[in-house]
Amino acid sequence: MRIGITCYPTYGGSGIVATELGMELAERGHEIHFITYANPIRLSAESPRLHYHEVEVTNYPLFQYPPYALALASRMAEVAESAKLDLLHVHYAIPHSISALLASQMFEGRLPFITTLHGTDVTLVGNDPSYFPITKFAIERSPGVTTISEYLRKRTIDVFGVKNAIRVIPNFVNCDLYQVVEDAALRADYASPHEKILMHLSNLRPVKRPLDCVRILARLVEHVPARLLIVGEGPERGAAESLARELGVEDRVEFLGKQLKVAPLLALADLFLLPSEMEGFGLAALEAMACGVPTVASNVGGVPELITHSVDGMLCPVGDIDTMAQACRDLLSDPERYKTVAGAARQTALTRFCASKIIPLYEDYYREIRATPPK
Ligand code: GMT
Repeated sequence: MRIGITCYPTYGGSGIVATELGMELAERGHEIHFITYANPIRLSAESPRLHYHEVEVTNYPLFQYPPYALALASRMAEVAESAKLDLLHVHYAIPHSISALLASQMFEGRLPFITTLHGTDVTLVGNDPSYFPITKFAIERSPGVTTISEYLRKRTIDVFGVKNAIRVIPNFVNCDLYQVVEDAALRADYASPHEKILMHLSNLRPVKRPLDCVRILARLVEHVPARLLIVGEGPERGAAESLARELGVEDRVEFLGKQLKVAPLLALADLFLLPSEMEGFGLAALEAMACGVPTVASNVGGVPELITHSVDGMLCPVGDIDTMAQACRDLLSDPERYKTVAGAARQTALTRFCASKIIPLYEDYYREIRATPPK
């Protein structure tokens, strides 16, 4: 198939899923056309079947706000025509779905599109009164809609009252790339052999509660020598740095900033922390699990569809630092139990969420949507 993919190309789970999906589909013989405002960060264009079309937003003195959604719709239509696209697959509802709807209408509906909802496009942005009506409209008019968890499917129906048949296709991970690896030399760059490594990876937005990671570390180090590595950039970084100083753990917290290759870093960790307020799924936790790293997470959103408490990770109430720190301590001070949970984490990734299992679900859905006549 010839598929156009649109996503936010910068740091963020939805863009990562879209990019990895495009690369996996290209591996399987599909022609993939990314239509985005910048090159997706994880895109390694090694396949001749991967193409990138930049969306340029022309500015004009009249425009106080350059009309990105229109430029995107126009570029989608152009690429659909020149590359003979079979369908568009957009990730994150606002504004991608609306642009795809416009592009599709330029072909009188003969260019179907699928919207994948990832989380905050439903729980935060879509819920905001200024975007609610247009998000609802976009979902209702999408020929195909997927969510990344059953939780998000139900939440979408509850929030928007839509009647669409929504397909759940969970996040996935490349289990060959995300592996259990012991790299003592790389580990030595970050911690002494007797210290445990806690890791957090996100775009450090408030919804991720990265400050809780610092608080958990501060509690844990009263009992277990440990360090916290924070990967990613975002608005909460400054506050997390201040908090580390306030709690006297600044020497034990390291901010690594944006990193292109996260698999080798994740594999260094003893535990991954995901104390989020909300998660559509929790992709970063899945990536850690594939590396054999158990996650201590908030019991929210789609996370319980990934982590089974006390089996392949730990689920705790949001903001309950004591319980989270205790969960870390329990796992780290019992090597036998740690080994069992870490092994189960890798098994969960392998048996339920490997790209080889999930990508065919998208391919089947593409075929179904292509075979459905336009309304
Ligand atoms: O939260 C992020 O880091 C970014 C956000 C996005 O929309 O880009 O991620 C969402 O999509 C990921 C991939 O599908 C999910 O695994 C995350 O759970 C989800 N984040 C939230 O719902 C907060």
